[in-house]
Amino acid sequence: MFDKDSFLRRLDELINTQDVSDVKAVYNAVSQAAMAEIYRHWKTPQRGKRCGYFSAEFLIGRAVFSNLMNLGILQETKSALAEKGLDLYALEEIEDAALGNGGLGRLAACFLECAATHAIPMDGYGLRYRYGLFKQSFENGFQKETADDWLAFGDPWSIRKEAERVKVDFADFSVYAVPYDTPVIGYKNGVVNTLRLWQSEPIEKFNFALFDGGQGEQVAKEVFQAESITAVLYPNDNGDEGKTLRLRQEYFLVSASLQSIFKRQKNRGRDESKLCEDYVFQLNDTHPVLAIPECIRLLEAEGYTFETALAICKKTFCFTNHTVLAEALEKWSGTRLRAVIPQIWTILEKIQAYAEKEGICKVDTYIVKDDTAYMANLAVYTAKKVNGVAQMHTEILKADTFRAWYTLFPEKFINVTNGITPRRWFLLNNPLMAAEITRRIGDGWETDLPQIAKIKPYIYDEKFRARFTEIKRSNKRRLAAYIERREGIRLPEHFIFDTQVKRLHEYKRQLLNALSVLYIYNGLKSGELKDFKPTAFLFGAKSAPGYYLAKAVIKFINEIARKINADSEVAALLKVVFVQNYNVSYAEKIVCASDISEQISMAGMEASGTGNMKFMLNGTVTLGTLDGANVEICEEAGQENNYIFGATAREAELVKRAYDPSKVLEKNPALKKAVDSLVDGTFTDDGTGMLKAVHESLLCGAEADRYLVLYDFDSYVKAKLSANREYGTEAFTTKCLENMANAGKFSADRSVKEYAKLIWEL
Ligand code: 26W
Repeated sequence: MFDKDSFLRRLDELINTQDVSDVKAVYNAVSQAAMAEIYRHWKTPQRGKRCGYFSAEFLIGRAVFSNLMNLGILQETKSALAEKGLDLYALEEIEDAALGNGGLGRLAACFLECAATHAIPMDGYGLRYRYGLFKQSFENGFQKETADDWLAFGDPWSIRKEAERVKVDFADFSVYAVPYDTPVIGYKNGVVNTLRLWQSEPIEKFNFALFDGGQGEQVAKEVFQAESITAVLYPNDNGDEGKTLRLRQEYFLVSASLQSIFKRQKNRGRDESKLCEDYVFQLNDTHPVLAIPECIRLLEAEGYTFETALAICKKTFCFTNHTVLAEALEKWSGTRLRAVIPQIWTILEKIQAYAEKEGICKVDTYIVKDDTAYMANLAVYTAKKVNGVAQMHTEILKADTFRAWYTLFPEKFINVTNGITPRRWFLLNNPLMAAEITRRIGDGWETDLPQIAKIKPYIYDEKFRARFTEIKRSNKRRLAAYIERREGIRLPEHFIFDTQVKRLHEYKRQLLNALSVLYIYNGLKSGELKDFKPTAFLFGAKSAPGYYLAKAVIKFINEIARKINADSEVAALLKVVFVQNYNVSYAEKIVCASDISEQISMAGMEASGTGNMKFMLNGTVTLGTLDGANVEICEEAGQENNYIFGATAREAELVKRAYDPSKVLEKNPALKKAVDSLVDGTFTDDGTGMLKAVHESLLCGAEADRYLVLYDFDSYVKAKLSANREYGTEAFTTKCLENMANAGKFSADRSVKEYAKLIWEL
């Protein structure tokens, strides 16, 4: 096990010899001392099957607190630093590692932690982007993006493995892939798995001799070209851009990962036909699906026939789908593939021909058709198992997205409902509540979350309830202080904190929330809305930089916030805050301080959601639609303990067949007033036309109000106001506690174990 004394001795030494007036130096001392100990446990075992989790995104967040907690030295480190007059929490200045966009990337990070915690042999393979997801600020209410220089504080948790670099070939040039290995530390169990992130580098280090030869410009170009591959994370969530650099990233990731795995096999004396006995590769959405033809290419290079190589792949790859949005299902044009990775294009054509020979030739099952490669089809065709991420999502995959495949291969399809790690999302972010629970039911629940149900007998215990309310209050105080510092807005702690934090997307319907806030504001002004309890509406969301309507919604909400926060008439009742640069670390503060969790996507659109689970576990009620994992949250905690509204997925589909959103406005003047404010001069968008574009998206054209914002408005407001009415009552507190006590299913410990058993067969 971890040698605490040795760690503390080394920490002491480092602190005494460094200039610790600088946070970075403290950070280095803590992480170096920890890494020295981690090293002892960190060896890749030579035996047994492992899962390689291939993902273009790992949204790790801040590693230091979570690592110290999992090593069991969080308190000791805090005290050791305090003795030197240093504050461990000064390390909150350290940037998140935001090597992911949202749900999919954060899920990958949670899975790594959970696998290590349960000694499941799973390693992550990803990309070491020089710049992660952009930093967001608001200028006059508009989103502004700046580079996320996450390495400014160094990367003390990773180790560069120079000797294990591999070469990746493109048609026009080659690059080195250099691995950086980061330890993934299990919770107090001594297990260390590996997250291997690849960095692209030029083959020819800057060669000054070439300058003399007049080739300086060419060399500079090549260095730039090589380094550009892992320069930046694509900031799109649920939207495919189909760009060459992105294609290079995807191929770079899988080629480097597979080459290093093949080398390891050779070193162990295992031949490649044993691949499926030693490995299973989980493809996290379509982004790493080029691993399939790349694996075939590498096997062919070892002398296997195409047919044998494909057969090996069919036993080794599994695929997770994370979205049903058509625009997110990746495809690549043959022209682009031939220009960048012609070897792979040839193999894709061979796979298509082979599938046709097997009789797979329905319209919706083409892997290559009309000079286009369909990555999801390739994945489903090859994968041993295909899984959705919540029950409802998997049903939609079978009935709709992959319908044709499901008739061909029903046995491939399986559901694994997502989860979250309760260590980061409860123990770490809500330590007071975690301590209170341990005081009542003992420990063990931290790694076996269903045990949290043992708290049920205390739900009606007055002291326990009082403690819950008190802790929530103190979490609110902490968040309010942070928001005041960062956003300059003061939130009174007796307000209801009603929160919607997630990526900005039309289907997630932040616009619906915004319109309801306006509706409430208008109601308070006119006096028609009575007995409204003071509420702070919190928003946090990044928009993809090129997603015009999403950016317009950010501007709209910021305009609403400005107006409401400046109106002294409603100051005692209403506040609106759109926090800047919402990220993992911000989420840790927000989730445990919220009373109401807004999960309001149009039913049938959100594959699962995982934010919903984080709020639930922290004792928050869901105001939501029957979408994604919300359905299972209601199954577990009781629909009567949440505020559910809106069209179901089935209804939504029916409604959309003959839907006229303007009819909804005719019948609802108060909603019309809120919608009109987009264009009647109530707000300005500085002449950009953005607000008008939002208005048009609701009312104009064949696709008007695609996501049924107006259709669901009425039932949404009713649910929202009933939550507001009940807040502060005993009934409301009971609902919060029922959610917390029934969150057991949503631990990613359960998810990862299901993968290990049903999919990976470890
Ligand atoms: C090619 C561009 C692109 C980038 C990211 C397409 C698609 C994505 C992801 C699939 C988007 C994503 O993060 N999906 C989310 O995955 C979560 C984890 O399973 C789910 O909880 C969310 O519902 C889903 O939107």
